[in-house]
Amino acid sequence: MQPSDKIFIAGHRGLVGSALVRQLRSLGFENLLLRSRQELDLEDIAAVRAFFEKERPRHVFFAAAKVGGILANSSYPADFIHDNLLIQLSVIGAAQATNVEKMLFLGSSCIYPKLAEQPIREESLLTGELEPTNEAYAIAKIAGIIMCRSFNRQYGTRFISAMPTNLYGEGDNFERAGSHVLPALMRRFHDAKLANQDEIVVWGSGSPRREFLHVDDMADASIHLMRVWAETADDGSVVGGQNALNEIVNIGYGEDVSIRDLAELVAELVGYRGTLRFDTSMPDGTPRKLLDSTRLRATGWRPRISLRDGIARTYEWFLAHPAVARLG
Ligand code: GFB
Repeated sequence: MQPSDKIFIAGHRGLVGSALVRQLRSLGFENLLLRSRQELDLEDIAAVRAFFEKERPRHVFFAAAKVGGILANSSYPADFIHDNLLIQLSVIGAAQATNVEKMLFLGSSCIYPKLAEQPIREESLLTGELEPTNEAYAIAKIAGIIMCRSFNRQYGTRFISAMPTNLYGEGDNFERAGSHVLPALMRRFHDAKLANQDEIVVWGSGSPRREFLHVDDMADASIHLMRVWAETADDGSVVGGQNALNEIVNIGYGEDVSIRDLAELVAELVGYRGTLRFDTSMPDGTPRKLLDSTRLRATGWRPRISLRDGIARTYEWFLAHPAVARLG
């Protein structure tokens, strides 16, 4: 990947896509191809094909997806499977048809079985039942992984799939209902602090454990993977001792926390001193989701942003962007 290469970042306004743009620009990549949803509907297979034929990107970071937290996933499963399958059909098909040199497809740790052995190794894919709250989203992402693998086998493309753990950071979705736990709690604690509320509700039992990676670390790992991969032989050879073209690569932080501990940390950093009440009528989801990132670590990559620093940075960003605090 050279600084002058034309690189398409699908989903550049999302959490991961915007971090990728920031980081690629800071590394001197100037030829970034970006399209808003209004300019290019990624669910429109013909429009996406025409765009790839005209622009001919050399590399693609595939960070576009319909995403959401546990409630959004369990309330709108049809949208999650439908929209993600369409986006994937469009982009993966067009990338193959126009000879994109390398593409990084981003999946999600929820592709692994609900009760996968912890920490979760890449080999756990398709070895057990999925977590019901996000089954539809997970099946769409699994289809994306298998599409990339199948295109590599049949057409000789070079599409690699990376599985990030739960991500957070600047540019996250802070909506009340549809968001992930970390931005949801940050917003709720912030509002409660301003309103002098003495009790705050946290969904579920507080006992599920999650691993959180700051999105700048995620962008760094994604660019690292594209580069490591670019340095390897044409047969797709070695990423962490595996054939990158037929395998997936976990991107994790390496430690997890309980939702209770996360809530206490967010409350401390936001400056909320009230009581936490756990609402067990809300779903817990998977009991634990800690990725084994040995494969990625073997390539020399390490995360740099601790959970405490990452939350503090995210809260600074939240305070500097008052519009996100008014979302529904
Ligand atoms: O972040 P979250 O929605 O993601 O929820 P998942 C994580 C845990 O936090 C669950 C609890 O046990 C929730 O019950 N939680 C506590 C809350 N309070 C809240 C809150 O106010 N909002 C939210 N959202 N959760 C999603 C998947 O699952 O993770 C997606 O549905 C995707 O498919 C994404 O994989 C990364 O880890 O449970």
